[in-house]
Amino acid sequence: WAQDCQVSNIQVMQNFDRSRYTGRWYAVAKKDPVGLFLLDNVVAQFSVDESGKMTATAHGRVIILNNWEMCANMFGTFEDTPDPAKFKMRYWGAASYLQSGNDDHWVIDTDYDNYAIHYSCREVDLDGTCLDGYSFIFSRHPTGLRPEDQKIVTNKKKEMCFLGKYRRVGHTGFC
Ligand code: ODT
Repeated sequence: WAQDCQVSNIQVMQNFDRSRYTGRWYAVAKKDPVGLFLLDNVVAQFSVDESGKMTATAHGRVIILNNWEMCANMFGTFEDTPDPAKFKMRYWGAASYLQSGNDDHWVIDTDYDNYAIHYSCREVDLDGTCLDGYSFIFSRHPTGLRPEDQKIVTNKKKEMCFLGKYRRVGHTGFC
């Protein structure tokens, strides 16, 4: 059931607490979507505004127009859904030539203090599995995940049917 790869069966974080989620998260691994955008040096910063709405900024190294390398500054607003761990993320860049869109944004699991697992399926196939999706593994620590969190993350990668599809996201100081 947990690994039948049906997008609608993927378990998300229970009782997600957006205020404990605020602050800085370093991407340590990423499963890319079709037409990947953020390459590495990806850092996200989540906030909750006065009205309780979640917002975020993110930066990361990107290559635009095939060979122009830059640090993209991105913004996102999150629309609530009936599930507290499932959001719709509207996002755009500081410059008009950066990517923009409206993606699902699910928090699969987090302990708030060390790791967080994000999932987004952009296109669900006719059989209910994900045809085009992406996922970030985040850490509070720029040095990566703690050994004790790695097993949890591996299990969740399986549940998302993304095991083996991640690449490491480096932090070289580019951004
Ligand atoms: O990099 C890709 O290939 C696709 C992802 C593009 C979305 C980037 C938009 C970031 C907007 C600011 C929000 C930050 C929150 C980040 C958390 C998870 C990843 C979207």
